[in-house]
Amino acid sequence: MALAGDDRTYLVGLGSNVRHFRFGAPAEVLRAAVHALAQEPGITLVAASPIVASAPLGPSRRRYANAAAIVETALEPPALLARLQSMEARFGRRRRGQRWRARVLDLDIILWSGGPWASPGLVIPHPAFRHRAFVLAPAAAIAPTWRDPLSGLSLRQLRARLARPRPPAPLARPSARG
Ligand code: A4P
Ligand code: MG
Repeated sequence: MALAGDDRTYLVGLGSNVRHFRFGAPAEVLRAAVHALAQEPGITLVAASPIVASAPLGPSRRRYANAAAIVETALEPPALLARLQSMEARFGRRRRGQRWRARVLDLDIILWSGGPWASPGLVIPHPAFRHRAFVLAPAAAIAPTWRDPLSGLSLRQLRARLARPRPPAPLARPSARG
């Protein structure tokens, strides 16, 4: 695909754990959201991952559907975040202060082609993504070699690191007996 010189590539994380009155179950909400992303003016959808089901992290008890998408756009990170938040609102998400509450649609910027970014209300890479299988599994399915600019590890490596069981804790004291 031919790209304009000022295009940026973004990895977007998608999550839902509430039914939508029209689209239905969370997985259907994400399918509709990927479709809507592809229709957004000035945004090109490059890839969309399979949708995974995941147990909730945090206070909400409802199970999530999660996915990842790669998009190209000339938008700077704050402008893309504003567009993603207006999409969330169009899908019926209401922000009532409480963090991590159940939501129809959550769109996070996980990585972008410009390396680390920090501005008021926006940090890239997303600060928690390295510890979340529900982000890394779909992301590694579409961008296995994309490297986290902070750790230097690829999404495939980050995902494998998460899946690997932890080594047993060392013994507190070596045995006195031979
Ligand atoms: N913000 C800062 N950096 C970013 C970024 N890279 N991308 C700010 C998106 N937003 C970013 O987010 C709160 C504020 O974070 C935004 O106003 C933005 O300025 P929010 O979407 O309004 O609220 P939130 O999603 O409740 O908070 P947060 O901290 O983004 O939570 P997460 O990390 O999105 O986690 N369990 C499962 N299984 N699957 C999930 O998808 N998601 C969450 C929410 C909890 N548990 C989950 C899942
Ligand atoms: Mg969020």
